[in-house]
Amino acid sequence: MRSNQIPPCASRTLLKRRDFLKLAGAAALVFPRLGESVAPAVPALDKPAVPAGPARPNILFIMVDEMKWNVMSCAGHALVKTPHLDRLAREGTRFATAYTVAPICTPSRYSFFTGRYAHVHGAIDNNTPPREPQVLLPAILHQQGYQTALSGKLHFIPENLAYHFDYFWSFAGEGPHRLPTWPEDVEKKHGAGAGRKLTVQPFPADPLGRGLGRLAYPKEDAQTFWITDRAVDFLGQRDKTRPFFLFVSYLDPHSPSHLCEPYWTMFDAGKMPLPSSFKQDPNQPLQSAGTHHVNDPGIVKAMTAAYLAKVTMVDDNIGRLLGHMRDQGLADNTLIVFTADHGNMLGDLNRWFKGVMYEGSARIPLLMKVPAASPQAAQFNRGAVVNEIVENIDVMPTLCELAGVPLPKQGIQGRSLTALVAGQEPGWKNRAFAERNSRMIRTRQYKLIHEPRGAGSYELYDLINDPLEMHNLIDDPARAAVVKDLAAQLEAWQKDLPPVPVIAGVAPEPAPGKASPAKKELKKEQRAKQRRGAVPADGGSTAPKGIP
Ligand SMILES: [Ca+2]
Repeated sequence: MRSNQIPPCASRTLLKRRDFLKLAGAAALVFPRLGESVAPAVPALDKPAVPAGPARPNILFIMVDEMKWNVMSCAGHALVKTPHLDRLAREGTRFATAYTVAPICTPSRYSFFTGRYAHVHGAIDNNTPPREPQVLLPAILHQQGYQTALSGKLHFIPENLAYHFDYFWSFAGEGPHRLPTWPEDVEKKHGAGAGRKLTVQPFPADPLGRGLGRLAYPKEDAQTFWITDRAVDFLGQRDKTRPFFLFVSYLDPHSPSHLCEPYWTMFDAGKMPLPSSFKQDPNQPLQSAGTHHVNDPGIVKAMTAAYLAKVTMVDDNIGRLLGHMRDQGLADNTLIVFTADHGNMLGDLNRWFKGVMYEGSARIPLLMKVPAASPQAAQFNRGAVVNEIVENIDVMPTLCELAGVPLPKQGIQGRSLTALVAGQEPGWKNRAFAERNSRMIRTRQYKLIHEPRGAGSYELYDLINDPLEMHNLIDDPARAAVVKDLAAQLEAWQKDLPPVPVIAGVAPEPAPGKASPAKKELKKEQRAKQRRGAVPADGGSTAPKGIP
């Protein structure tokens, strides 16, 4: 019964009455405990509460993982070629100064889907669930009549719920496990452990370089191709009487930097330039002590070559997907978003990966195109570049507005981008906040970073005159007033804790407490996967240990 043609998840969702939770302020929609068998459904999740109106646009939301904001030719990158993303930018809008409010997987993804900051929804790290149930974008759209599908990575906690996706094709082991996963499919074809088995591994002794290598199987069996194929499967199987919300969520270009041919040899590591802010320290060992700092120019170059090839592979697959949609006549009546959950430092300031407040980590690519018949098409679909600062929490209210779905004023912290794109938002916030261990506020000119741990410290950068963040101005007396003002804004932002929005008919998703049976089940599940070497606790990236 495991084929890509089986009925969608929701129609097979069976729940026990005793497992139902009463959720205050919302319709009593409920969920089974993890690992329990389930009985006949009370609420049929695939039956929309509200019939779809003809005006609802299809939505294709493409997310990549760990993609630096400017690694696209349309953003001026000198080496990588991304013709399909460039076309989307040319036919839509590119937001050139977009930030994630939390530069790490789970917090960022909850912020994308709730329109709320990470300290507000509470999923502040990869293994931390929201502190209370949250209203999520797929649930809102589902209630409005959308058929919902996910191919790829979600990284919500707990990981084996459907989160109102009718179809859930998992890149690893997430989801309700009713459809095949990529590890199962690749192992069926190429044997146990094939997914990550390397034939070449240039830096096996370095914790950072260990994630670099060549895969043995054909590119068509690579995870990114598989995710695209399942998205195409959905488009072929969907209920054509309803609009769809299709979330295509690639792990690439996230680590590990494992590549099939022709991508493995696509970029010459020897010809990769080093970032201007990378300085090899002769007083430090060449080999990395961990995975977030890098001192070896050879590893930076080799990892950069692999990264650019991964971005190329993602672009190739976006081309496959959008080409299919054009063939099916869907390209012009679908709202398309492309973005990333966060960036990657790629050697800037001798750092790799994300989690920090610097540009490489916190700034993200963001492209958007609306259906040709949309009233907003004249503004969105003219190849404009929006330079005002926007945040990833703005995407959810934008999609809801474009889909004609009203949102309550209370609880949604993002703002719709439609008036900004139309040039009718003179009072636009034009600033971004972000947080993980440290916090930042980015304004048109400045970025203030606050590290609250230990004795506490601040950094200040002038991004107009120092876009590479190489000169910390925190001790400049001439900027004291700027620092005081930005620090006060950071503090006020942290204290603002609006409640979960209440939307009639939309149930917040469950969030198990630390000692709940669901949490215990989740931990058991993760330990079992780690023992098998299939999926690490970070949600299935198989990244080297220590990478968040
Ligand atoms: Ca991520």
